[in-house]
Amino acid sequence: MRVIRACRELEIPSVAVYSDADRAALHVLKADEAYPIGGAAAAESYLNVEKILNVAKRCGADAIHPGYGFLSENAKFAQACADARIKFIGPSPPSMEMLGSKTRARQEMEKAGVPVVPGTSRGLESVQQAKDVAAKIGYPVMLKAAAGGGGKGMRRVGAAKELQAALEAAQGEAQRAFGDGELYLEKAILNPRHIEMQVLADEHGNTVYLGERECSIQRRHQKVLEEAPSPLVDLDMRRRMGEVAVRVAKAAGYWNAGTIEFLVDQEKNFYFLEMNTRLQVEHPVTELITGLDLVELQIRIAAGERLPFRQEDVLIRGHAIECRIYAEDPDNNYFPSPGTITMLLTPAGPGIRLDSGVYEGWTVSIDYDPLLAKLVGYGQDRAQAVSRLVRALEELFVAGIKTNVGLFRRILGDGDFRSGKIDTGYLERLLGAEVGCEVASTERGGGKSEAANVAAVAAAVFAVLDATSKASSNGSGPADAGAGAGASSWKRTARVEGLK
Ligand code: MV4
Repeated sequence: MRVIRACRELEIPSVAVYSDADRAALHVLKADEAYPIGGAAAAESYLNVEKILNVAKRCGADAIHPGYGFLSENAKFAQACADARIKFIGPSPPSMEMLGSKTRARQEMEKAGVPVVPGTSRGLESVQQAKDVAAKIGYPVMLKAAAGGGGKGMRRVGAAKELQAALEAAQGEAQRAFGDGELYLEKAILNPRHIEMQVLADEHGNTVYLGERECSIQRRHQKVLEEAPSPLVDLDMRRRMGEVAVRVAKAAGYWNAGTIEFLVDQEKNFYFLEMNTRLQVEHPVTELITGLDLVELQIRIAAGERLPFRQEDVLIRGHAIECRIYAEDPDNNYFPSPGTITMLLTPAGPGIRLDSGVYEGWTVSIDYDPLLAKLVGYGQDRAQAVSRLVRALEELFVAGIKTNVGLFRRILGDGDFRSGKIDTGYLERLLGAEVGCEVASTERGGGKSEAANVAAVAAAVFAVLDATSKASSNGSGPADAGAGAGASSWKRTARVEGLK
């Protein structure tokens, strides 16, 4: 939808592709043309390079915008587009490849004088080598997958005696997830902030930075709320981070839109973490504070145009905060909560932007990420952005499915949030030690114990069987009281199937 909107303004016809699950999706309804590309499973459709390129050839497309999921950071896809003489709206395949390997990116950035977290920039070769490095930089350390990113396959190691087991487990995990077991090691930054810098570069060597986004409010490596500018960053820090970000982009021979992720420690030192070679979900907050249309600029850059402004022309004005509205059940550990949206009332008014992918009557499926919409508040300062968002959240009404909107009311009303005291541990602290938090941390390699996982699985089995026995004994009346009450017999049956 975001790309279609930019195309409309540029008077460029848009062509959508869609899977079986997305026949009636909003982007299919709104694009000028739409073509089916296969089954609901992403591997059969949105990740199928051949099918997508066949559609592009058939409709005579000049360019492909890869969005921000699926193939958007896939260098092989970008190369396949080039081979088919179709412009990939993004950086070159060699840039994507360099930045896709986190060890290679670290090597290149060290060479370019970019501050990186102390650690190794080549794949670990033995347990002994890892122990030597870790002893030198000091525990705790992070083990990371070279082919990973976004926290996948990452592990924190507190002491030398844990290193061998963690290494073996992480390597197996990386091998299975990415087909590449290469690992590297970094000193663990305690209670870091995640702050990222937006850059834009044309294909003629001009690169600018567009300010930072504060993205520390995350859960299970999924961003929940982002804002720009960061309450932590002052003019001087912004300029220093921006100049480093431009250096990163230049060292990678980068063009089009990209984001440099930094970890920021408690002393406000910032370290290059990785570069995302795509437009990001949270780009609207940068658009609002700069007044720029990033997708329009991406398309213009891909068409060979020069950046229409210089660094000194980029002005940051006001404050923007984005809430990611997900179809999630807050009473079930924020697990995806698919279903049909039976009623939808959307907010509008001063300083409110709603980038939505849904409509009343749409059925949210379990096939993809359950992001429904991004509600963005803009104000002349942070306090006004917050007030407008609070007001807009009151206007928003979604029926038929569960959503996480209540969470934003909590965050926006929280004292620590209001005073800008946020780091990557903020959300878990706010939500408290709820049942299931342990499951999440073991799942991403926290290494606690299997017990929490086993307990969660047992609880899920119990809940479904309990609801089923009630359903078969007295039908599915609304008076059902046990776990799973209120679910239709179809849903219960599907859940039983799912557990088999
Ligand atoms: C780290 C770290 C601490 N020290 N690296 C997680 C996502 C991935 N992009 C990098 N991540 C981290 N890397 C070192 N050396 C802590 C995290 C981290 C984190 C980072 C950003 C946002 C949320 C996070 C939650 C947990 C851990």
